Amino acid sequence: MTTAPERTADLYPTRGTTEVATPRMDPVVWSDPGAPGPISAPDLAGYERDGFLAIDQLITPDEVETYRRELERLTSDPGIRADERSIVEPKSQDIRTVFEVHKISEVFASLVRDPRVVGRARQILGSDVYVHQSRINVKPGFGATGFYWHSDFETWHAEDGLPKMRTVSVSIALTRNHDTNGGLMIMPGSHQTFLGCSGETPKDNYKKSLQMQDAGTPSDESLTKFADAHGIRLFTGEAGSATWFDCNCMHGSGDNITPYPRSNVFIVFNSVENRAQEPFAAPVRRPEFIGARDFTPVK
Ligand SMILES: O=C(O)CCC(=O)C(=O)O
Ligand SMILES: [Fe+2]
Repeated sequence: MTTAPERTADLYPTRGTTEVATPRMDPVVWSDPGAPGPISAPDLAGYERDGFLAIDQLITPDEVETYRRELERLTSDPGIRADERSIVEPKSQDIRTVFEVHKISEVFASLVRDPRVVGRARQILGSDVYVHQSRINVKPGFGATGFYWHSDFETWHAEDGLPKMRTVSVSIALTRNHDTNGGLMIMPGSHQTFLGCSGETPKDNYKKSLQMQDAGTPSDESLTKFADAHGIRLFTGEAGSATWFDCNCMHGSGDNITPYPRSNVFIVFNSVENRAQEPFAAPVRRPEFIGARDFTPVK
């Protein structure tokens, strides 16, 4: 009898003694050319080239209202605030992130199942998909902190054991994303290079990294090279707009010192053919609410 390997070959080394750049070894779009789906061929080609796809209106203003009310309900519920799935701002102690919102809330669960959402994920990944992670990121005004530059895949590979780059995120705006209130920035084309970061992963790294990124942080030299080569694009848009982006995009966002909150819901879809294995570069798995091991496809 043979048993499944705990881990396949490590295509993307990271968290060693030095930073190493590895060319991407996986497709960006996994479906067959011309396969049916909600994304047009030119948009899909743009996604493949840049690593992202911006959509002006993924959900209607009425739907935005529903989701925003739900976000307010969740973030003002003391039970949710006390839950380990909620992360608070280090200074103000305001809620910054609530994980696993599709399990906590039926309203957000229905968003995950929405064909406009899951249909695009299936088309990009060329298979059935499950939710690796979901969260709302609340960036209230007057000083909420940003997310330093990173590739999500670097973390998901090192700490959650995702073997291949077959994962896509969607960030749906629930408030207007101005050019001033801490919107998402991506370096277009950066998804073609994997930047393995230097430094070992401490045990329980996730607790610290959710408030402030440390292990898995690129050096200033590499970020300068990446930015010089690719430029930086800032995503703005009305509530209801969305950005789809590949798991290996170099991205981040600034603080929000404006009075205008910037809140988004994030859903991370992984291919059912790319299930999480043992972590590639961390002593322990992260908890289920951050890196799922329930591989049930979204139907
Ligand atoms: O503020 C943002 O949109 C970036 C968030 C992000 O990169 C993350 O949650 O992994
Ligand atoms: Fe990220």
